[in-house]
Amino acid sequence: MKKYNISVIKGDGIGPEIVDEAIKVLDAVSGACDFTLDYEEYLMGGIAIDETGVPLPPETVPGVLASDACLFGSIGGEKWDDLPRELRPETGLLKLREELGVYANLRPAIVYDELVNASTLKPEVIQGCDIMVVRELIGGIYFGQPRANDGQKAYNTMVYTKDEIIRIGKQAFEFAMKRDKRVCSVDKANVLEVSQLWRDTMNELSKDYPAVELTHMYVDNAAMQLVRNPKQFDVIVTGNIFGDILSDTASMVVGSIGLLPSASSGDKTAVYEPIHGSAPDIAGQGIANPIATIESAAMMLRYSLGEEKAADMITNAIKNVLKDGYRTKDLAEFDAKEVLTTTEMGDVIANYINK
Ligand code: NAD
Ligand code: IPM
Ligand code: K
Ligand code: MN
Repeated sequence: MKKYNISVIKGDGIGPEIVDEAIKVLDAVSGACDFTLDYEEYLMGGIAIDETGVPLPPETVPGVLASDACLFGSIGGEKWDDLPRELRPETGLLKLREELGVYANLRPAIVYDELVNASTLKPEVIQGCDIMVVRELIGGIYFGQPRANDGQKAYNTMVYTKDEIIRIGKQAFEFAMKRDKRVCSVDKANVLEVSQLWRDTMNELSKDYPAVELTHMYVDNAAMQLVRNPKQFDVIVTGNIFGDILSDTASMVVGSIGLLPSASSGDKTAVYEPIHGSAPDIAGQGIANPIATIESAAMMLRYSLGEEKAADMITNAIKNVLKDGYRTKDLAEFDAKEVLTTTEMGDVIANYINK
């Protein structure tokens, strides 16, 4: 029987609650298929600060690199917000992504038919929506130098090299080839030099993909268009900060931020995590929606382990659970037959795997 080693980073806030449910579902699906999963836990984020003094302990990156893939929850919380920047949980996450070289962050926003009444947007606006946000993850203003804050003046630098743009652009075009063959590149080229290079490079790259239609959109318009008519998008490719913001917007097209999974991949490894954070406002209450994390685990099966059938089994179980009206609190207002806790939702999805 095939055996995979999964590195697990649970993190802070709701992180442990949602990762535990993803593991529950992974175990249900591996039991029904022909492979086993071994899990090894590593620390990162606020919990790592509390236990070791630093947000990214030295054993975490080698541990992830030695594994077949990494499943991650979320980090951060008020407790650590006043620490110097280099000691914050978020800095641990950014360092993890950078050291692992996971430059391509895929954030699919797919409207389930079963939840078409769950969005705050009108059903006819969102039904059938299927967007893939391809976000550059280890460059841009998050990592640019120089950066500083002396209390009177503060600055960051938004920088991209042509090679970095080509690398993420290729990912977007390759995805589009397997989808509706449309890429919308989002930038701020009317104002920023870095966006002009981004746009010129995407235009150049598009010559290698004649079957794919490339369009460009300014980020302010894109934020508006995502809410006005999300179905106009197929693949969106954009830089680090714009992708961060637009994917949270896209989550409300789908219905809840607790539904959006992600895959962050590079040449060496991949990390799978929900797009949302540690949700300190609901941590410990057992009401977090674990579906984004469970769907991230399905992406892990699909992209890193090649276990397509197992991945489909998870996605189908989620759809059926939603069709039968099971909801966590974030989606309780709409169409809910039964409102479940986080662990109950994990249990129901795991049970539906074997149905
Ligand atoms: P957040 O995504 O944690 O929460 C935003 C809102 O969405 C909150 O009201 C929260 O309750 C709700 N929410 C999020 N996930 C949910 C789920 N699964 N089910 C139901 N509701 C959910 O963003 P925030 O409040 O801006 O940030 C909180 C902390 O998380 C901060 O420290 C931030 O830096 C961190 N953060 C971490 C990551 C990550 O680990 N990748 C991502 C985003 C934010
Ligand atoms: C995310 C988060 C992170 C980001 C933060 C916590 C560093 O918002 O994963 O979307 O901005 O990338
Ligand atoms: K997360
Ligand atoms: Mn974010």
